[in-house]
Amino acid sequence: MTTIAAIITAPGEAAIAAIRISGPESWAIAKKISGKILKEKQVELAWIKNGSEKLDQVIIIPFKEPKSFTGEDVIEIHSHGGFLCVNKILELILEHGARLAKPGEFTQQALLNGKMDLVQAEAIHDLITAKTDLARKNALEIYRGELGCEIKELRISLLNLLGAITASIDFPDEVGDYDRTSYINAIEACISSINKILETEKQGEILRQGYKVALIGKPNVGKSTLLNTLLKKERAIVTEIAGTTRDSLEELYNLDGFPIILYDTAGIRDSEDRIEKIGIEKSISIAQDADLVLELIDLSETNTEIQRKDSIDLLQDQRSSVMRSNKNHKIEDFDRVLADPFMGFARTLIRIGTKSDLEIKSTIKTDLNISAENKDNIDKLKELIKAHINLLAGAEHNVKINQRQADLLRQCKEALLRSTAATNLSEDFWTIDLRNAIHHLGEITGESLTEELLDNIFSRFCIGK
Ligand SMILES: Nc1nc2c(ncn2[C@@H]2O[C@H](COP(=O)(O)OP(=O)(O)O)[C@@H](O)[C@H]2O)c(=O)[nH]1
Ligand SMILES: [Mg+2]
Repeated sequence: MTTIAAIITAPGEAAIAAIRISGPESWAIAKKISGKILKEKQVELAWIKNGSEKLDQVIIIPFKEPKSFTGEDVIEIHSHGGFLCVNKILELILEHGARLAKPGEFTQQALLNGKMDLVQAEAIHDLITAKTDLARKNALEIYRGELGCEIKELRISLLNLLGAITASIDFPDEVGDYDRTSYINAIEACISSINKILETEKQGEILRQGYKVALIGKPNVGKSTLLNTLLKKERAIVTEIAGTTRDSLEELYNLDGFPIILYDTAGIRDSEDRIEKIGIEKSISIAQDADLVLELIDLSETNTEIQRKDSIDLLQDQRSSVMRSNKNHKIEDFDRVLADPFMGFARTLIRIGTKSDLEIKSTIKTDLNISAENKDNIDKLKELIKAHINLLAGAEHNVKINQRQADLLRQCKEALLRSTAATNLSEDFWTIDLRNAIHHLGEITGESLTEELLDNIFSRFCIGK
C-alpha cells in the first residue's frame, strides 16, 4: 500500500491552501516534517521544516483510518495560500516517500474502501462542476445516496429472483418449478422503475453540460441585443452596422436553474470579407451543434418567405462548404441536409420575430414576436425555451442521472427483456441474461468493478480529488 499526496485546493492567491496525504505512512511523514506527535482529531499548529529551514507555519489535521475521506490514515495540512508555500511542502512530503496522487485517486480510494459508492463519487465531480443551483442540488441528492440506494434495491430484488430460480433448478423436488408468469411480472415491474429513472437522462445531461441555444439570423436582426437582454448585461457589442458580430460569443445563462449556453453568432449573409466569412462558417457549425436554434427575423424589414428561402439557400450553400471541409461529417449527413433544407441541421428550430415595437413589414410566419428594446415577450421566450427543455420529463423521479448511468440502465433493461423472451425455454436460459442485468446495475454503483471502469471514471477528475 502506497501513501499518496496532492494539493487539494485550487491554485491561486488565497488565504489558505491544503494538502492531503493518504496511506499508511501519512502520519509518520507529518511527524518527520513538523516534529509534532500527532493524536487523532487533535488539530496542531506547527512549523514545517526542511532540515533547519522553516518552510511555513501550518495547521495539521490528522484522521485515523477508517474515519477519513479515503478510509485510510489521512493527514491534511493547511498552509498559507498562493503557489510557493504549498508546493514547497508538497515537494518535501514527496521526498519523504509519498507519491503524487493521480487525478481522482483520493475519491477512488474512498470507493475501494467502501466510504461511498460509484454514484456518490461521480456526484462529487458534479458538485464541484455544478454551474447552477439546480445542478448543485441534484448532485447533492445523489451524493446523499438517493440514486445509489434505488439502484442497489433494484439489484437486490433481481438477486432474490435469481436465488429463487436457481433454487428451483437445483432442488426441483423441494422447491418445484418457478412460476413463469410471476417472473415476467417481477421483471416488468423492474423495467418500469428503470424507465422512470431513464426519463431523467436528458435533464441530467442539461444540468451537467448545459443546453445549447444558438441565436442565428441575418445581420442586424437583433441577435446581440437579445443576448444582452437575456443576460441583463452589455456582453455583446450592438450597433446599427450590419456585420458587427464577426466572431461568435458563448455565455452561460441561468434559466430558472437550468444552465443554458447561449451563443451569439455572426449574421449569415453573402460576404466577401474574409474574417466575416470565417465567422459565418462558425455560426453554421454552432447552429448544427445546438440543442435549440432561435432563428431571428427582423419584423421591421420587408422580409418575405421568398427572401427567407433565399437566405436558407445561402445558408445551405455555406453549410455545404462547411460540411465538405469538416471531415467529421459523413456523406449521408450531407445528403440528408440537402434533402431537408433547414430543419435538418438543428435538433429544434423556432422562428422569433424581432423589433415588434417598430412598424411590422415582414410577412414571414413566426412562432413568437419579441421586442428586446421594450422587453416585450421576453418572458414568453424564456417559457418557450423551457418548454423545449421539457421540464416535465422525468418529473416522477427526483434525481437526474448522467449518461454513463443511463447507458448501463439501458443495457440492464435490454438484458431483462432478453431474459423474459427466453421464458419459454428452460430456466437456465432465463438466468443468463438475468445475471447480465444484475452485473450492469452493479457497474452503476461500483459493485461490479473493473479496472477499465475505474480508470474511465476517475480520469475525469483532477489531481487532489
Ligand atoms: N427598435 C428596436 N431595435 C432593435 C431591437 N433589437 C435590436 N435593435 C437594433 O437593431 C440593430 C442591430 O442590433 P444587433 O443586436 O447588433 O443585431 P445583430 O447583428 O443581429 O447582432 C441595433 O441598432 C439595435 O439597437 C428591438 O427590439 N427594437
Ligand atoms: Mg451581433
